[in-house]
Amino acid sequence: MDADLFSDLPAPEISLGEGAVLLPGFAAGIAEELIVGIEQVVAQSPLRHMATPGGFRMSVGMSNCGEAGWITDRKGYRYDRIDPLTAEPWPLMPIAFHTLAVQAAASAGYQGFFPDACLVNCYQPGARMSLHQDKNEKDGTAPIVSVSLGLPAIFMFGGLQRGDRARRYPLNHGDVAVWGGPSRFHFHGVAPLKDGDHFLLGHRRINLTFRQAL
Ligand code: MD3
Ligand code: FE
Repeated sequence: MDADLFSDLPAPEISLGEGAVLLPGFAAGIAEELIVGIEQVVAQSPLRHMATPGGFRMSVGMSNCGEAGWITDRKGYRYDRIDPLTAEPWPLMPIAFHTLAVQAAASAGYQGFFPDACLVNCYQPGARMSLHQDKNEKDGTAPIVSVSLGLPAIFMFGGLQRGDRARRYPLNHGDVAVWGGPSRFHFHGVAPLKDGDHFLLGHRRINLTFRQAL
C-alpha cells in the first residue's frame, strides 16, 4: 500500500484576498519542533498579559523572539529590542522558525522576506483579539507570515475601514497564512477561543507572527 499517493504534490494554496494566501497544514510536519522552540523562547522571555494604551489587560499571553519584539503598555504600541519584563534582549529566533517563515513567504510569491521579529501569541479558552490593523512595522511592503498551532480559531478578516464587513475563516493547527499586498493593512482579529483539547497543546492555541519590523 502506498502510504500517501499525493506526497509529491504541492500543498494547496487558498486565496484569502488580494495578496493574502492560506497554506493549509504547511507547518504541520514541524509542529513539534516549533513547540520545542516556543518552550525555549518562553523559558527566557515568559508569556505575559500586556496592557493596552487604554489600560486594558490583553487576554492573549504574549512573548517574542528575534531582534525586536512587539510590545504594548500605557505609552503605546511599538517594537523594542529589549524585553521590558527581563530588561534583556529577546531570545534568538530559532532557525526552524525563520526558515519556515521564509519558505512560506516565498511559496506565496514574496521572495526576499527576512523576518526580524516573531510575536508569540498564546490563547486560552475565551481569549480573543479585537479588530485592529498592524501598523507598527517600518516597511509596509513586506508581508506578514502567521503560523497557527493547537486549538482551531475563527479568524476575522475585514477591510481597510474598521466598519467593513469581516469574513470569518477557520485557522487550524499547522496552517500558515501570508498577508501581503493590499491585505497587509486590512483590519483583522480573532474570535474568542472555544475550549477543546489538542493532542500537542492541550487547551491552548499558539500563533507565531513573523514580521520585518525594523
Ligand atoms: C492580516 N494575530 O498578532 S495572525 C497580531 O492569530 C495578530 O494571533 C492574530 O493579528 C493571531 O497582530 C492573527 C494572522 C494575521 C496577522 C497579521 C495580519 C493576519 C493579518 C496583518 C494584516 C492582515
Ligand atoms: Fe494583527
